[in-house]
Amino acid sequence: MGFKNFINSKKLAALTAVMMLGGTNLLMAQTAASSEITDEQKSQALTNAGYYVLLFLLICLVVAIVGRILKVYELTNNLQGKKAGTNYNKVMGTLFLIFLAFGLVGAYWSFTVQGSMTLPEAASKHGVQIDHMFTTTTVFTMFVFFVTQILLFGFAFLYKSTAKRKAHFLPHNNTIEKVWTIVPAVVLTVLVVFGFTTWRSVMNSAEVKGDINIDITGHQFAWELRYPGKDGKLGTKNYTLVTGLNNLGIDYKDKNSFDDLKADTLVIPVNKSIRLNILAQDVIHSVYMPYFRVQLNAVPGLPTFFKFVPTVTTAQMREKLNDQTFEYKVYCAKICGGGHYNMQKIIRVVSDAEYQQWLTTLKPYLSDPLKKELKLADAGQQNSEVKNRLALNN
Ligand SMILES: [Cu+2]
Repeated sequence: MGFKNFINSKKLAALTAVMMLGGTNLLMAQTAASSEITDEQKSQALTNAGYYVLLFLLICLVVAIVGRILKVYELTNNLQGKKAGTNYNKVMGTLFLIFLAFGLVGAYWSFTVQGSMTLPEAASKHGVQIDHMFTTTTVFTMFVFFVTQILLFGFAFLYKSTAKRKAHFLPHNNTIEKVWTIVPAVVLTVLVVFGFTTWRSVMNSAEVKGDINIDITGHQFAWELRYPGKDGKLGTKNYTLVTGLNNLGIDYKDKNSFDDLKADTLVIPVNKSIRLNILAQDVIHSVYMPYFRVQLNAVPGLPTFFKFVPTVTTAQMREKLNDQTFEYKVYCAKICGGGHYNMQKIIRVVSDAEYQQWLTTLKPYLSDPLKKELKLADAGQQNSEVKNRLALNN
């Protein structure tokens, strides 16, 4: 056998495929078993891998035997001068039609069943824009999907090869080349520009006066909230100042820090611009507020922010959903560790008056034990040097 024939050999290709499949199975079995310790489990995993390799070989054998039987049947028919029994073009054409029908029913099922699992009604200003963009893109792409699938499978059935029909060889056609280049290019440009302008209007959000600044800090496994005090400003933070009591590492050399407030619930006034400063202390987390169409990673060492305007209060949404127990929530959308599922906090959207009232109930972040730790027990000592507690704790 020449080298070229050797490379092209179907048997060799089949053998390589089997070896690769077997190898992958073994590797997967070993990876899965690596966390297990006992030899019994390891041998069990190997037995499972061997079982799947054998099953694969068996299926290959059955397919090959069926193929041979059909071939023998055809040859016998030919020898007896009978016309070819099965018209495989007809079989394939019909299979294409069946596949199209199943595909369309499947697509319909997916729209009706999974469609009801999509995000709920947007409760923020920019959320409506994002939903609009999503709907437009879906309509465009679904139209193309249905038309192309029906044409592809329908044509394969309608124009299957027959004894009378001869295939037309079309080496080149400028008109159709132009159509299938220009039409998708124009449609995609419209979609991309639409997406780009929407994205810019959402993310082009410099800080302006009147924004309500709130810090949300993620750590394994909770969100910490910090509101500014009467001055409306949040004090600076420094990770080297993190201690058990000062778990956000707030820098009390900054006077803005003194009236900062601690909160357990993210209460926000309706129709006001909220600026969420997003931070992380250990691994990457992700602020996820589906009703407000907000999702942004919280990356250690890389403070980011997201601005949004809530438009539907919790009470209004309860009415809409006819569910008096409904609460908006902020989740973590990154699998950040074993307790990841714990990272949720209630968001309550209220009227401005209710918000102001709620602010008065908040306790300052600078608790009495923290004052003691920072040696700030006496109000007159506010300017005293704050030592690096982290260094002292080591
Ligand atoms: Cu997380």
